[in-house]
Amino acid sequence: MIVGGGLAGLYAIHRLRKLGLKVRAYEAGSGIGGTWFWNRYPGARCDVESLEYSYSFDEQLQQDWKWPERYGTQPEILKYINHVADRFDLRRDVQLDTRIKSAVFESKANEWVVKTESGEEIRARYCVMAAGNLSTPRVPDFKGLQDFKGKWYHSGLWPHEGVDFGGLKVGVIGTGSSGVQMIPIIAQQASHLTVFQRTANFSLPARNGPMEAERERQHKAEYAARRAAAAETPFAIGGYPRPTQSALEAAQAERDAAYESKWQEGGSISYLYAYTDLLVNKASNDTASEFVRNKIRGMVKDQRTAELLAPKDHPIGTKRLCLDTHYYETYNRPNVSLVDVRFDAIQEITETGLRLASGAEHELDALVFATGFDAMTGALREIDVRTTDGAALREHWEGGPLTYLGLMVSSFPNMFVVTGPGSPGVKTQMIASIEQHVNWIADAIEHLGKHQLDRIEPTPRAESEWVHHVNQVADSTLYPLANSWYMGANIPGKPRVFMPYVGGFDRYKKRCDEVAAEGYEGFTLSRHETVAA
Ligand code: N01
Repeated sequence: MIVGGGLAGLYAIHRLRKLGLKVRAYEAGSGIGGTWFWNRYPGARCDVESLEYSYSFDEQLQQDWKWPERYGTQPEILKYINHVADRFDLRRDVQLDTRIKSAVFESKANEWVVKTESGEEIRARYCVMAAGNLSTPRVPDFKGLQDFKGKWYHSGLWPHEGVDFGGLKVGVIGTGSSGVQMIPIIAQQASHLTVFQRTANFSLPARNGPMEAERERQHKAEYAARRAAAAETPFAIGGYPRPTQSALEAAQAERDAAYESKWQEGGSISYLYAYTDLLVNKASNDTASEFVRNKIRGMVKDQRTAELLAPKDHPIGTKRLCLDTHYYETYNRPNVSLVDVRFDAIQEITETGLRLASGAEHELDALVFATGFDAMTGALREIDVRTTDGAALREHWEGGPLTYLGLMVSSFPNMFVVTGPGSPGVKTQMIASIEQHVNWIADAIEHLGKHQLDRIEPTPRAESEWVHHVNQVADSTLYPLANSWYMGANIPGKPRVFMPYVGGFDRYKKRCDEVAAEGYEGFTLSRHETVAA
C-alpha cells in the first residue's frame, strides 16, 4: 500500500506493479497530483526548469510531452501528471478522498494494518509512505482568526475555483517561495496589497519565457545523457558546469561579472554553482549575498523598503532560494506596502484586519497565509504509526527524525519513506529523487522476494550512524545558520534538527547503490516465520 497519489505515489504504483505486486495508493485529495493538486495560488509554478522537472523513466514520455514554458505552471504540471496517470493506466489503483489515520505493523502477521479516516482497513505486506515533504499546510496560531469577517486562504489549500481579489484590500503573510510568486500577481488585482514580512528572503529572477524550439529539440535529442549527467550532480540538475574555484580566488570585478551573468541567465542552481564554496564558506557567500542585496537596492525605489527587503540574517542559499518574476519591482507600485513583522509582530487578527504589537491596525478584506508547511515530518506525524512490538513513530522522532538513508526507520519493518528526512530530496530536482528512491525500494522488495525473505528493517546502529553523518555534513556547511524549514524552525516547538541530507544527490545515490550491492548493509533482512520462531 502506498500513502499518497502525487508524483511519488504514482511512480511507485507504476514501478511496483512491474514486480507483479498488487498495489494500491490512498490519496487524501479529490484528485491526483499531490503538491500540484493543492497549491493553486496565483503564480504557482515550479522553480526547476520543465525539461528537468519531469519523469525520466520512459523515453517516449519525455520525448512526447511538450512544455510550453521554461518553468511549468501549476496547471501545466497537473495536466502532465494526469497525462502520465492515464498513459500508464495508474488511476485504477488510486483511491481518492481517503486520508490515512493510522498504520500499525502487526509483527506476528508481518503486515501493515492501515486505517483510513472513514474506518476502512487495509492490510499490506509493504507500506510506502509517499506523503510529501511540504504537504501539511500550516496556519500560524494567531489569536482572533475565527473572528475575521473577510475570507482567508492558505497557499497550500487554495480554492479550486480560484479567488478574485479585484478591488479588495489584501494582506499576504509570508515571503517564502509561495509568497514571492503570488505577491506580484495579487498586486495587479487588489486595490491595495500589504505584505507582512518576518524574514526577508533572497530571490533571483526566473527569466521565464516560452520554451525555445531549438533548446527543446537539443535537450530532447540528448535526454538520456542529460539525465545521466544530472545524476552526477549535487542537485540532480544538469546543464551547469561544475565550479572549479572559490569565490575568494576571484577578484571582485571578475566575481561581479560572474554573478551578473548568472543573474541574467536566471535560475537558482546556476547562481549557487558560480563558485565551489558559496554554501560552505561564509566569506565567499557574503560576496554572493551582497551582490543580490545591491540588486534589490537598485530595483526598489524607496530605500527604506529596499533595506527591509534585503536579507541580512542568513547567507544566500541557506533558506530555499526563491525565483521570481518582478517580485522586488512590485514594491514600487503605489498600491503595495511592506510591513516588517519581525520587530512589530502580528498580535492578533481582528474582525476587520490585523493588529500589530505596537497597536498599529491594518484593514483587510482578504488575508492570505503563505506561511509554509510542517515540512518533512508533518505528513508522517499526522498518521499514528506504530508496531505491535511497542514502537511509535511520534515517540521515535520526538527529538527529530531518525532514518537510515532517509528510506527506512528502525523498529518499523517494511515501511519505506520516499524522499524523507535524511535524504537529499528537497535539496534536489524532486522527481529525480523520487525515481531514485522508488527504484531502490522496488529493488529491495524484489531482492527479498528472490531470496524468499519478507521483512526488511534498518539496524538501530546503521540509523544512528546515518543521522550522525547527516548532521556532520550539515554542520560543515552554512545551512544551519538560517532559521529555515529545513531546521524545523518555522514550527514553534519543533526540534531544531537539520533534516535533509546536503552531501549531494550524486554521493547519496552512490551510497544507496553500494548499500544494496553489499546485500543491504545496515539492514536486517529476514523471513518472518524465522523471526516469529
Ligand atoms: O513556505 P516557507 P513556502 N508570522 O516556509 C512566514 C517549496 N515551494 O510555502 O522565514 C509571520 O518557505 C515565514 O517567515 P520566517 C519550496 O521548497 C516551491 O513559501 O519563518 N510570518 C516565511 O516568510 C519552499 O521552500 C515553489 O521568518 C510567518 C513564510 O511565512 C517550500 O515549498 C513554490 C509566520 C513561509 O515560507 C515552502 O515555501 C512554493 C508568522 N507567524 C513552495 N509563520 C516553487 O517551486 C511563517 N511566516 C517555486
